[in-house]
Formats: sequence, C-alpha cells, structure tokens
Amino acid sequence: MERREFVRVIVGAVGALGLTACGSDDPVGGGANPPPAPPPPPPPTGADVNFQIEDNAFVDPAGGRNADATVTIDSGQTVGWVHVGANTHTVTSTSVPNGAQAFDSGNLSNDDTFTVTLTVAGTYEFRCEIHPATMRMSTIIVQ
Ligand SMILES: [Cu+2]
Repeated sequence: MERREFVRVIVGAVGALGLTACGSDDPVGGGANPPPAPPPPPPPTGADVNFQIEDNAFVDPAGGRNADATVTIDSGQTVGWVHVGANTHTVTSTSVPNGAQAFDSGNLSNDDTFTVTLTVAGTYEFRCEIHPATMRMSTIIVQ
C-alpha cells in the first residue's frame, strides 16, 4: 500500500517536469528553432520609377550606378528612392532646370523612401551630401 503511493507520486512529478520542459508556449524551450524570417521587401514608394540607394551608389532600374544612373520621366511623374543600404545617405539635388525646385531628402536610413514629383522639363542632377565624392552625378531627365 505504501509502496504503490510512492510510485504514483514519482509519476506525477515526471509528468509535471515534462510539461515544464516541453510546453509549446515556453519561449526558451528546447527543440528545433524555426528558420529566421526573410527580410521584408523594401517599402513601395508609389513612384513611377525608382532609384535604389546602396551604400556606395545610386542605382537606376537598369543597373546603372552613380554617374551612369539615369532615369527619364514625363513631366508630372514621380521619382522615388528606396534606401537598401546600411549607412545614412541623402538625396540632394545639385542642379535643377530654371524654374524648378531644388530637393533634399534629409538623412535616410535603411528602408526609408523619398519621392519627388517633377513638372519642369530638363535635367536634374543629385548626389548624397554625406558621400559627395562617391555618390554623385546621377541624373533625372524630365521631358
Ligand atoms: Cu551617402
């Protein structure tokens, strides 16, 4: 009689331990970890055409970089930039057609976006104010 009681106590203790160690809502429990989630895609800008901002280059949709990065839009269309790098960058106009507004994004971080709608025809040039020696002379042609 006494011995049977003892066995029941042991079984109960093991059961409780099992629940503690393997509970599905235990955040630090053992078992296989799920694979890490993939990084989210860059946010859409809603622009007609987008540059990507990498850490050493503005990149146009065709893959042109910096001085070779160019897009052509129609008057009234919107250009967007999506920051896909790690460091802080800006999108700052250095030259705009007569009568057009200069633009400056201020500091942008990863996943940030910036857009401008351009209505004055001509050639716009921009660079990164933080890295003017390397991220420069990209152009937008508005026709
Ligand atoms: Cu920069």
